[in-house]
Amino acid sequence: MPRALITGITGQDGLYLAELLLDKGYDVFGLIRGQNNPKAELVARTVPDVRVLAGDLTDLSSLLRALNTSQPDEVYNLGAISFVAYSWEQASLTTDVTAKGVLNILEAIRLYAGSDLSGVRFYQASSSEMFGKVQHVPQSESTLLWPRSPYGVAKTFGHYMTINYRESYGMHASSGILFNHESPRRGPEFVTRKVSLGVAAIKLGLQEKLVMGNLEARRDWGFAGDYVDAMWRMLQQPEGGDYVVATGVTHSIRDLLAAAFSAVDIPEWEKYVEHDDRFLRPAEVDMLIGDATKAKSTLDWAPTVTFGELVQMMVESDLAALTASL
Ligand code: NDP
Ligand code: GDR
Repeated sequence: MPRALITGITGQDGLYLAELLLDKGYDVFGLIRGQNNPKAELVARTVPDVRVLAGDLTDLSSLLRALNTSQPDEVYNLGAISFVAYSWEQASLTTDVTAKGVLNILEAIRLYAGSDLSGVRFYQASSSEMFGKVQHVPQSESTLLWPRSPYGVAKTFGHYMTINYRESYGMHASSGILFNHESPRRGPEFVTRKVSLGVAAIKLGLQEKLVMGNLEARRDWGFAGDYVDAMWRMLQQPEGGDYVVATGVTHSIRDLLAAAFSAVDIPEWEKYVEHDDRFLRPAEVDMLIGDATKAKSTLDWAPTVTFGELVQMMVESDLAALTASL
């Protein structure tokens, strides 16, 4: 039975990836931080077969302990401070976790594996946010990185450190440059979930307005369930590598609002949306659209959920949950 260790098990992707690996017959371990993490219960309920280990990406010895206990064939580093807007508020902490945390886990694997580094395959959760002020359209593995947020800079460090461990030590280390991916499990601070929750609440008469930031930004949005499958496929390749994972279709926040309101039969969405500068960022990533040709040809990977289906899925899920709670 193959064994996997996932950091970020309490997050959106951690839960989907754990489900996928359990289905494939893996023994799955998840790293969880804090002495009384409020999301531990969610993990126990959603993926009860995952064995939870205490640890933090900023604490190297806790990572070594987790590796010694789990003895993994594959390590998926999904843990991060992942909210871009928040990364300006706590840039130093974001750097400690999202950047230096990658070095910590790579180094912990090197110390743990000793001379047999080939026995542990590593996945790093890199991000389209690294493209920032985009230098080419669409963005591929060879597009110059130009990060525009402390989060983007931190992810860029982790991306190059992963490549560096591959090149320096021959580690089977892969960097998945994933574009935005969403689901009913998405945190409510991110724009898709904020909109799906808000639209469901407006439809039920529980909320009057949605207060938003920049409606012109464009993102390449896919479904998280599809994207964790790409992570797994990367670690099944004979060599580590870098892969863009994206749908190749871009939409604005305006399109997102129109689709979400139309999913509950409210065509005139502008009436319900207000602007607040508080949701603007010091520097914006205006437009992302990915070229996943390499993932398609090498990993035989393709997205299965369209933007319209994704928005519908999220709005319906929030509508059902809110209705049940009334
Ligand atoms: P989430 O924000 O949902 O999850 C982040 C996870 O990181 C949580 O489990 C969180 O734990 C954990 N974490 C935070 N701080 C630490 C720490 N100090 N030590 C260990 N773990 C920590 O993110 P997603 O699931 O959406 O994303 C997974 C990864 O993929 C992240 O690295 C993200 O940056 C990256 N990514 C995501 C994309 C997306 O569109 N979703 C696109 C590209 C990259 P806790 O619950 O305790 O806070
Ligand atoms: P992003 O996702 O920054 O792309 O990072 P987010 O959903 O937060 O923002 C997307 C775009 O929407 C605009 N926006 C708003 N965003 C939020 N959160 N709230 C608002 O009210 C709002 N109004 C407009 C933003 O300005 C932005 O342009 C996500 C995270 O999952 C990262 O961890 C990941 O690496 C990248 O996707 C790829």
